[in-house]
This record gives sequence, C-alpha cells and structure tokens, in this order.
Amino acid sequence: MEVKILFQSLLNSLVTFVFGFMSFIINGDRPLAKIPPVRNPLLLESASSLAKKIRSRKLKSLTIVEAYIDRIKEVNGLLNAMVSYRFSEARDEAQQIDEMLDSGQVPERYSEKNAPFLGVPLTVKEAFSVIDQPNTSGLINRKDIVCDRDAPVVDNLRRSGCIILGVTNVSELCMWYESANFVYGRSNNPYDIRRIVGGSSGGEGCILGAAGSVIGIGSDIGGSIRMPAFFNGVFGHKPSPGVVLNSGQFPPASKERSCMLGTGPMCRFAVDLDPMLRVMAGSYGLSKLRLDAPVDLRNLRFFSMGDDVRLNMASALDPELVEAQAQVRTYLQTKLGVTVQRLQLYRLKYTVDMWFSMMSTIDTESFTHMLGNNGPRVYPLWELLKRTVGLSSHTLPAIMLGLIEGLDKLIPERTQRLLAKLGKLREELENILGDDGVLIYPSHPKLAPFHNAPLLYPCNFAPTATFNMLSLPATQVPLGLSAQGLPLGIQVVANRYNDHLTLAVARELEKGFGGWAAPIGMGMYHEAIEHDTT
Ligand SMILES: *[C@@H]1O[C@H](CO)[C@@H](O)[C@H](O)[C@H]1NC(C)=O
Ligand SMILES: CC(=O)N[C@H]1CO[C@H](CO)[C@@H](O)[C@@H]1O
Repeated sequence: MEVKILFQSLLNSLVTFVFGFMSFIINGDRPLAKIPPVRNPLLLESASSLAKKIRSRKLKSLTIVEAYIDRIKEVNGLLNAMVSYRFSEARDEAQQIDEMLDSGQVPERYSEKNAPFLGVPLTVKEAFSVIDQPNTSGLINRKDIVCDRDAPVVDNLRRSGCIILGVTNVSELCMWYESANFVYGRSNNPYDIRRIVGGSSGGEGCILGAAGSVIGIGSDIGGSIRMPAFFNGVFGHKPSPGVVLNSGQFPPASKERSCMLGTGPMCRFAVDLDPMLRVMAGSYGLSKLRLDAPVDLRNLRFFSMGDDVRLNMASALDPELVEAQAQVRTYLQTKLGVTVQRLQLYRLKYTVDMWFSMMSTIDTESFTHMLGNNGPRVYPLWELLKRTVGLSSHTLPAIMLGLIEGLDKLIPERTQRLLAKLGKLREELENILGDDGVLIYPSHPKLAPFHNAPLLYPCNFAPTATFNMLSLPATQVPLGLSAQGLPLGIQVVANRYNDHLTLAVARELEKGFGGWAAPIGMGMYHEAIEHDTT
C-alpha cells in the first residue's frame, strides 16, 4: 500500500514536471501572457445587484453590456472562451430596456417579479440552443448548423430580462473535461493560460473566472458544471434531477439521462445562484424545491468526506485541497458552532465503475453514432490511426471514449453488481443526510492541470460524477487561490430537492473565504507581475 502511494506521488511529480517542461519549450522563457486586471468596478458586482440598479435607473443596461463587451474583447484573444458573439443585438436589446425603463411604462411581464434580471448580460454554453447561434457541440460535421430557436432554459432566462452576449466553448460532444475541439480550438485558464479550463462547460467557467461574464448556463452529467467552476474559481450548481428542463441541448437529453444530467447556473457571486435557479426551473420544476424555506445553518448537521477516501482510478487529493477542506471544517465549527462529522462510505471507492455502469444502462444512442452526427457511424480505431497523423477531425478523448464504449455491456453481471452497490450507497447516504444534512466533499483531486494532462488522469471526474449517479444536488464553491495562484474549491451536497441548503452554505462560505478571486495571472511568473506593476 505504502509503495503504491509513493509510486503514485512520484508519477504525479513526474507528470507535472514533463507537462511544465513541455509548456516551457513551447512558451520559451518569455513571461507568460496574462490577462489584464479588472479595472471597471461594474464587473465586480453581482447580477442581482446590477439588476436592482438598472431597475432603479442608477445604472443603464447599455453601460453594463458595454463594460462586459469591452472585457470580453480584452481577454478572449488569450482565453478563447467565447466562440460566437451577438454584441450588436445585445446593445440593441439593452437600449430598448433602458428606453422602456426611462419611459416609466413597464408592462407586467417586465415587472421585478417576472423579470428579475432585466438588462443583465448572460453567456451560454454552446451546447444549448440559442437563436442564430451555432449548434455544434464541437463536432466538425456540425459546424454550419445554426439554431432556429432557444432551448427552454435559455428562453426562461431571456424572459427574465437577460441579454445574451454569446456562446462559450465546450469539449467534443461535451464528454471530456478539457474544452478543446476542431471547430473552436482550445480554451485557456484565466489564472494560468498553460492550464485547462475544464469541461464540458469549460468556456463558460473560463469567461466567468476572467470577469468577462457575471452569470451563465451550464450542464453536468459527470461534473461538467462543477469541474470548470472549480478550475476557474467560480460557483456552479448541479440541481436535483427533474428541476431544470434539460431539453434543447446537443447531445440531446433523453428521458433516461435526465436522472444524471443537470442543467444549472454558473456564476461569480453566490447571491445569484438562488434567483438564477428559480428562473431556470420556472414552472417546470421550481415547485419541487423549497427555496423559500428559511435556513438556519446552526441547525444543520454537517458531514465531511473525501480527503481520507481514495477513489479507484482517480488521483490522490492535492495537499492544498486537503488543507482547504480542513479550513472549511474549522470555519463551520467556529463560526456556526456546529460539529462537522467525518464520514466514511467505502462503496464510494467504486465511483468510476458505478458511474460508467449507470451510463451504459441509460444511454439510448451510441457515442460513435453521435460522433458521426447520426450519419455514418464513426470507427474509433480508424480515427485513432488518422489522429496519429493529424487527419482525424475528432479529439483524442472522444476517440478513446468511442473505443471503450460498450465495454460495460460485455460483462452484464458486473454492471448489475455495480448497480446494486450503487443502490445501497444511495440509500445509505440519503438516510444519513435526511432533510437537514449537508456534506462537504472535494470538487476535484487536483488544481487546474496543464493542457492535455487530463489524458493521464481520465478518471479524475470521479468526485463530481459521484453526485450525478446519486442524483443529489451539489454546489461547487470557490475558496480563494492556492500558493501558485490557482483556484481552490469544495463541493457542498445535500439530499434530493434540498438545493436550498447547499446554496445557503455556499453563501456562508463565500463570506468566510472570499468566493471568486480576480485572476491576477500569478503562477510561475509571480515576480514578473510584481515587477510589472511597480
Ligand atoms: C440542434 O441540433 C440538434 C441535433 O441535430 C437538433 O435536434 C436541434 O433541433 C437543433 N437545435 C436547434 C434549435 O436548431
Ligand atoms: C483559437 C481558435 O481556434 N479560435 C477560434 C474560436 O472560434 C472562432 C469562431 O469559430 C474562430 O474564429 C477562432 O479562430
């Protein structure tokens, strides 16, 4: 056992060294390009606060829209987070809202209750349908497809008054945790551009982290909201299943997938999570939640798990994340006077196996079929050969997924065994959490890795995938920056339909740990920055 741990930590150091070295070769010894600091204070306000000021005419919607457009133009060249813009339409919409509010003639559908985000800019993950925006999910053979209508969740946010600035990058078919594809290229982390933004809602996490957006839409079947939220230091919430309608995204959300797939808010300020979730859920699923129930954090039961459970096939937890989780425990205990109980659920060890088993039972359409855009099937082995000589239009992770697809179906007894294990685990955790339990759990084993490094850690989505297969709501909460200037974070989990608990804890932890921290491009080139600014 000891030898295994030693070997793994040696391997980790080696990988970090090799990828750091590769980046050094590519970037030379030039100081790493950094995004400019945030200068406009409007970019530091929550969507809720902006909405209030727009309504009371302290601020014009157009001023805010222009501020975000300027910021996007300033950072996107370096980050490649947004892949399609609708700036002139956004300006027109902002102007119309300003004129309407100035006139004092505000129809009922734009009242504060019906349009809580009137005049506030929004960005959307490309996989969601937005009128006149591309509908590719990073597949080359879909690059010319344009949407002729909005996804229901996009429509809900538009009706709430949001102004869409554009759509953001994803991984190919939204099935990998690095956002790169042959339609849009690769997105870079705003805290260190040599690193990944995560996926599949990676462009969304990235543009939020860079202060180029304040609220956004993501979707999550194994961590696609929470991983990018973690790597880019923002909030991301995967709601309880059946609360936000998943339709209108590609790959399509079948009924069977809906227990695992969650569409939810991503944002920079904890206060925006609740109002966004209300709007996104709308008449479809809001009544399942109890967002109006008062929450007294001191009456909740807290549990902590993760730094002592080693998940099969996933990396060990980074020491800085172990420390961050310990600080969260201490904060909750001292600030709220609660006790945080350590939990050990040994079945969690098999998260990756259980998640794949569950996916294999619910997936109606084959991945290779979808890669071929439902035309001729794609042959992953052939694509792998083409990839080695740079001729495939598919990314390596997508090809690998195609290769392993269906492996689970080969051993049906194993799948059944794992699903039985999962059922027991779900029951066990649901009983522990009840209606007043909150679990804190790592968001990811590692801080944002270097580009391509996820290929070596393909199963590190395990800590987020846990709560898709368990159908529980989970919020990723940023916890400030590591010694190297990379975002830290933690997941907050509650029982099904208790989303109001995780959101309340997220707001509390933001108070204690500062929430989103503007990237100042530290990383290895810390000195260079200090020099720059003096
Ligand atoms: C996006 O593409 C999918 C799959 O081809 C299709 O079903 C869907 O209708 C498209 N969305 C829009 C809004 O055009
Ligand atoms: C780096 C990169 O490939 N960026 C591309 C992102 O997508 C837009 C829209 O298709 C392209 O214009 C960029 O070149």
